[in-house]
Formats: sequence, structure tokens, C-alpha cells
Amino acid sequence: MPLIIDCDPGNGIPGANVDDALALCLAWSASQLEVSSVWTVFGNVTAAEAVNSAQFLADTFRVNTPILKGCDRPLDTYRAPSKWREKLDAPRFDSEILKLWGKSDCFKSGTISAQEDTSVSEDEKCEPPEQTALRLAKDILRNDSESSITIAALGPLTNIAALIRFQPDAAKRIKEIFLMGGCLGYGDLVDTNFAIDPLAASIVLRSGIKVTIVPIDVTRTTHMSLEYWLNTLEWACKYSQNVDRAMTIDSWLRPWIKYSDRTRPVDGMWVHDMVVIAHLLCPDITQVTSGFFKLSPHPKGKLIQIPNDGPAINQNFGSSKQLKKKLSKAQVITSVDNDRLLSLWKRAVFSCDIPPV
Ligand SMILES: [Ca+2]
Repeated sequence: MPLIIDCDPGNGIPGANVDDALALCLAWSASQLEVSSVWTVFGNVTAAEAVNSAQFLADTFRVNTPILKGCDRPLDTYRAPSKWREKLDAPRFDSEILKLWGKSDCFKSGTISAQEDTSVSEDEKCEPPEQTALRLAKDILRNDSESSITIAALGPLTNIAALIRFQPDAAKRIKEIFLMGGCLGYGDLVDTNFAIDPLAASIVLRSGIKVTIVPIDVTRTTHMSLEYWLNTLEWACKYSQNVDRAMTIDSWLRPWIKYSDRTRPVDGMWVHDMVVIAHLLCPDITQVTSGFFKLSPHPKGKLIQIPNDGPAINQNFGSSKQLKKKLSKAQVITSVDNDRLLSLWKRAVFSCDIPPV
């Protein structure tokens, strides 16, 4: 079944997460998955920068998957100034952080020589979500009319919500969505994907499309340490056919792991988005349950699970019976085996079935 990966990869951009990039590496390495398109969305970086980052990876993996630029603003505040953009982009103006990426000056995505400028016009940058939805609908409909689409959603859900709202016929082709987003625990903590565009998350959860949620509660139990990556790099480079790919991945992965290790309570990095693709490939490394969910207005984008009986988890919303009328049923991943997750990635991305050099 065709798989569309909707994502916000920030590989190569100082201070931007590379978990989408790890997910794309896995998806493009796995022959079981038929990646029909990659869509980008604002998040870790702008949607245009995400196109550059995805194209850089496509070149690394020598695939010609179409890469389409998606929405660059949340649905409900499309024209509003983007305060969150300023916050997310702050690291690229910090000289100490830039040094990790081997940069000395204020970073602009076009300055990465290996990542070509895709010359996105100013008009495209301001494209209204109706127009974006139309382009993405055409991309869905170019697939065989009989086939359904699966979407792996690794960023804010704006593109998919825009499709559901403005292109319902194309959205009907979406059979299932596997998404990384939502935070059930950790007090008031919210995850970026749901909190940046809670309206989009709500539209997707209420759409009736089958959804599997990989919440940040689970992805925060994952980690890839610098030591693990350096050992993997050494192992991969014993095989000559891996050397170029491994060194290219190292150019963006090592700076992020070092940065993440300094700024987050984790040994190395969380591999968030990779869990979605790993679940598609090898469901038995995860545990799944189903339940009823809704989004809290305070804090915006907080994911709430309502147990079958008894009060809501985290928040007091009254009786669960009343709530179920407005709730969305979804599957949720409850755990993942980190060792098997990393091993799956490593063995898929690097070929190791020929003798070492
Ligand atoms: Ca992401």
C-alpha cells in the first residue's frame, strides 16, 4: 500500500531536530515500504527548509520519491506572526551552537552547500492552506484510484487537516494515519506537533480515519547515545558500500546528538519519529492499546485519554459517559523496545551481509 510520509526534517540545520531524518532513513531503506511521496510541513524548520533537508536525504539514499512542500502556518492562525517560529529558530543565531554544526555565522538554510536551494517563491511561501490542500490532493489522486493511502505523520497535522477540510474526496482515500504527537503525562507538558496546531490535531482525531498515536510519553523512553552512534558508524564503515552513506549521516546526526545531550534530559537524543516507521515495519517491537481521546484547551494541544470507566486521566472533565459523545477512538502505542528499535534502524540503513573490507 502506498505510504506518504508527512514530516518536518531538520537535518543539517543548527538546533533543528533530526528525528524525522532518522525515520526517513529507515523508510527509504526498508523494501517492505512503498514510500509514494514525502510531504513537508512547518515545525522543526520551515516547510521549504524541510524540502531541502528531505531532498538531501533522498540524494543520500538515491531515491527519487516526489517531495512536496506543505503548509507553513497553523490552520487557525494562518496569517498571524509566528512567535513559535522565533523560538524554534533561536539556536541558529547562537554562535556556540553553530560551532557544533561547523558554522561560524548566523545560519540560513541556503548556506548548506550540499543542500540545494529549491527556489521556493515568495508566493508559494504565503500559499493559503486551500491551495496547499489542492496540490496534496492531486498527489494522492495520482496513485491508482483503487488504492488506499497510509500516512505516517511526523510533524504538525496541518497538511492532513487541510486535506480533510478542503479536499474531502481526496481525504477519503486515506485509509489509516500513524502519527507521532500528543503528550498524555508529564503534567502540563505538551508536544510541539499537537501544541503548534491543536486545531489540525483535533480535525484529524475527529475525522473518523483510523489513527494510531505514538505519544511523546513513549518516544521519550527511547534514546540514541553518542557512543551508540559512533560504534554504529565504525561498524558500518567496515563495509565499503556503507562509507559514503554513513559519513553523510554523521555530518548531521553527530551535531544534533551532542546538542540534544546538552539541552535535554536524555543520554544522547530521543528518536521520536523513528518509532512510527519502526512500528509499521515491525509492530511487535511496540505495544498497542485502544481508547478514547480528546484534546484539552488548557494547555492547548494536551492529549487526554478517557478510560472506559472512571474519570479522565490528567484532567477533570466530568463523567466519562458524557465525554464519549465528543471523543475520538484511536489506537495508542504504550511502549517500545529501544534496543530492538535501534537495531532495526541500524540493520536496515546499512547493509552488512557481505564480508568486511
Ligand atoms: Ca517531526
